[in-house]
Amino acid sequence: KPNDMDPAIWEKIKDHPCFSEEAHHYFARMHVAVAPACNIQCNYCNRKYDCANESRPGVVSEKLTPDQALRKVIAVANEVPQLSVLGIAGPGDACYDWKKTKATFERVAREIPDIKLCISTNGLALPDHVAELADMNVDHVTITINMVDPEIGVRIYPWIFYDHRRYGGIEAARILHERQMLGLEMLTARGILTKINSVMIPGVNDEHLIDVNKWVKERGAFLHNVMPLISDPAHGTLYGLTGRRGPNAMELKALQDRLEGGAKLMRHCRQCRADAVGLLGEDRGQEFTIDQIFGEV
Ligand code: CLF
Ligand code: SF4
Repeated sequence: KPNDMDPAIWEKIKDHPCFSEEAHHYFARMHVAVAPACNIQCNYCNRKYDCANESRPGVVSEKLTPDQALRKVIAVANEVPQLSVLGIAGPGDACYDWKKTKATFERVAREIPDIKLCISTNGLALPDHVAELADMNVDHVTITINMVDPEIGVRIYPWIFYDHRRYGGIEAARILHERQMLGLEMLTARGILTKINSVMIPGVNDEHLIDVNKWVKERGAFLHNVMPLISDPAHGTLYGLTGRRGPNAMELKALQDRLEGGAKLMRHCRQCRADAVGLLGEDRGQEFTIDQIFGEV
């Protein structure tokens, strides 16, 4: 345990491969892709693929019902002794597609009470579900925050769907920003560890992520994970089609180095699929498809 760390926090992160850099050598996570619906549009996303907020664009995960997800988690838990975390990271937004996320967590917690539950969201619907997340003992939440200035937000988000209607322009970016900050503050108030993912989009929010880092640190974020925009014209995203490119490894590292000293950085993210299984970077998802699992029983 690092000397300056609160023992209660260490208890929460010591076997979480994303929240603890040390843990990722020894502990595995799995994702179940139960949440395909999404309530916003990001310019780096094409809905045909997984949510690019916590994922590598251009991959398509196997969508599951909560019951199928439970079967899959049990099958993986029996085969992968390092499994410590079940995450829901799309393929859309886990807080917006809430009924399926909640049903999955409840079923799994009943069968495997010691597994840690983890969720990733764009934050828009998050404040509506913080109380239930706390009730379900979800200790780890990730919010993707790419801006704290709606003027920058309009260049990332063309629209959101909120409170039964669609918003665009600066209004959409302002609402999303306010909901993200509120969600983070609510999680911090309940002692839920929150990681912030930011997609680094050169020429749009790269310099601005220094402000994002300050804002989220002030509101209690535990970690900040800056991920490179992956922009391939073949993925059909707006950025890809308009020729906006992602940062190279040196540009990413230079920004991360400038952020040192602010909110603590995560540097070992592997931009997992929404159905990833295993240690980070060692994706065993293909061994545990529904065909494989139902073929065995
Ligand atoms: Fe999954 Fe995300 Fe939980 Fe980890 S992934 S929901 S916090 S259990 Fe981890 Fe994968 Fe990076 Fe995500 S390496 S994409 S940070
Ligand atoms: Fe795509 Fe995720 Fe953005 Fe929704 S939140 S538009 S699924 S990247």
